Amino acid sequence: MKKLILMYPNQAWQKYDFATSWVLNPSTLCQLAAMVKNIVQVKIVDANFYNLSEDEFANIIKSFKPDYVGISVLTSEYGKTLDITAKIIKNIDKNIVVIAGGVHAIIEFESIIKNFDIDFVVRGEGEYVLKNLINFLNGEGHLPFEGLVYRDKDKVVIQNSVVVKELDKLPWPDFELVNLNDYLSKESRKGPLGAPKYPFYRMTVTRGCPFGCSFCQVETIAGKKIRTRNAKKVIEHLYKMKKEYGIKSLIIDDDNMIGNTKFFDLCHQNKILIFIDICKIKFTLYFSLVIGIKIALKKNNFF
Ligand code: B12
Ligand code: SF4
Repeated sequence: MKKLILMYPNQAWQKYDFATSWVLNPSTLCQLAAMVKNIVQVKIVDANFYNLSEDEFANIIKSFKPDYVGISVLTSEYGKTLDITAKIIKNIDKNIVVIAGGVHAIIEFESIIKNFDIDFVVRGEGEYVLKNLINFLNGEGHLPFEGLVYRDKDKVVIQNSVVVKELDKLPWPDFELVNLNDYLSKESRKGPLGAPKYPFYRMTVTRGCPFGCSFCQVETIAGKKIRTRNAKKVIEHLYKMKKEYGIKSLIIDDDNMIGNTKFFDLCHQNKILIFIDICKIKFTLYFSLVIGIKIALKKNNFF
């Protein structure tokens, strides 16, 4: 079986800065891994969380000998870490296929593809694009028709950006590939956005936002249409996370979860209103929504 590394570069390879450095959630890598683990052997490397040096990362490439490396860069603020990582990989073996993804790739694809150390840029939500691309690289199927930017001889091909229409069809992230317990008790950052209680879990339930605020890139990244996971399945997933990892608080990373009326309609249809239902689980879950609203729930009392 061919081998794939999915990885976060270490932000410190670009700059170490207390004000902007964050622990990233491994869910994105685990989500992508869940999509491709049947067609390729996957290893997740979080150079950011484990503060790997460039040499340590290079040694992982040398010993694991991947055929493909998928690099995820969340924000353009750390865009240079993509180039640094791609150079490390290509210096070891030019034949390793380097695939760039994440918000930085979605926004800056035109400049990224100018770097010859990067073979493919994924333009949009990567679950199906990565799966189809790996299939193609494995010699099965065709190159995806959308969601990719790549060089074809001396020409750059820019396909349309993609989003996943039905989130419920996606598997949950495959946490077997990481030591999730390492993350659940570590602050994402010192300050008000830290978790209210540990161990904590962070997840996205919806993607997209209709409001198109001028300063915000969510429309370009995730689109105006709000897509949602089924509330019942979210609750089932949270039960599982509570049972397996003992989570006590929850950070919801959605672009705009409370602006999503469809989400609440759906909950009604299922006779579940997610907030109330979480209370019924009979443990205390604190929500922290990165959009800036904090809601604390304890049993059936809102406060
Ligand atoms: C939650 C969140 C955070 C969380 C962390 C999330 C995490 N993953 O750990 C925290 C609070 C830490 C955070 C911090 C910051 N954030 Co923020 N954040 C978000 C938010 C709301 C959601 C991100 C998310 O988790 N999405 C869900 C996952 C599944 O999506 P994803 O990681 O993008 O992955 C998908 C695709 O990108 C792609 N993909 C990703 N990686 C790869 C790799 C490969 C190989 C492939 C094929 C595909 C692929 O496929 C994935 C599945 O569909 C976004 C808004 C948005 N819609 O993107 C803003 C956003 C990304 N953040 C933003 C900013 C500015 C920041 C900060 C700089 C804020 C600050 N001033 O400090 C910091 C910097 C963090 C850093 N070091 O890079 C901006 C970035 C703008 C830009 N162009 O760079 C955004 C877009 C917000 C906005 N409104 O404009 N953020
Ligand atoms: S996610 Fe928030 S800031 Fe961005 S468009 Fe929606 S409401 Fe505006």
